[in-house]
Amino acid sequence: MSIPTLAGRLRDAVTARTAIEPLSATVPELDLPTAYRVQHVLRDEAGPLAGWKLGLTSRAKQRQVDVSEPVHGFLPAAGALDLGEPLDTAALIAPRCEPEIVFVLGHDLAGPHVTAADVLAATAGVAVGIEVLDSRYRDYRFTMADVVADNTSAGRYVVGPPVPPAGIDLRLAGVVLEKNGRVAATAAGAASMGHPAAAVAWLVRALAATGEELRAGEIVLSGGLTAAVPVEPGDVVVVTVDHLGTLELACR
Ligand code: 0L1
Ligand code: MG
Repeated sequence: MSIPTLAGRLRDAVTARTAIEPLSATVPELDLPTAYRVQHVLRDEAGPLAGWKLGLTSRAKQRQVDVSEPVHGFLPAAGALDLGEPLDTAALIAPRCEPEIVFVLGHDLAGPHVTAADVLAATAGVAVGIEVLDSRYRDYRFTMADVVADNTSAGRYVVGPPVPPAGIDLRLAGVVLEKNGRVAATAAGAASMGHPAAAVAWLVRALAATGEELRAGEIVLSGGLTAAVPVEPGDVVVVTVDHLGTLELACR
């Protein structure tokens, strides 16, 4: 099956707001390079990009979907929710929310040897974020290649006001995810590959393999820090990250 055909299946699922079987169910030989090419087709159609996202950088996330390696995707500008803007769950298939530490790049960053220290030096600000995942696959059942092709389940995202990273130890930043007034999960920044900046460095090195890079002004979601919680109309999700602040997302 051709790459545009595989991308078309995922695009149709978004349009119809209907989950599909994993691509690997009909294409068992689907491998990672092919999956990233499918994702690239979707990226070319997505309009202006706001930046990038990492997925499956924490054990909690890896356990939730039974995939044990990090992956990366893109963030269409159209996927951004404004502060205070409610999430329209009817526009999505099966939304789940997770806490993120978000990087705002102050400088371009590229190359196969980039480190977490390089990332911090290139970062203009860090912010609390909520990512709204929306797998196009039924019940979030997929292989690593499937989830890569599906742009790592990217749906919507909201980002708080950035603060300068100097003086904040992001490893130790406490993270609290609340749903409807109850604590659903807790973590620290170190949950994402030991340091959220290390996760972003992994992304830069991965992009270098295909000659791509991060650009000043882009944002990066550095990976869900806890398992994601399903949401439906009426739910309110609150994410707090120590030093970065609190974000609230109401679902309708
Ligand atoms: O939960 C999932 O759908 C796996 C892919 C994305 C995970 C993430 O953004 O951390
Ligand atoms: Mg995420």
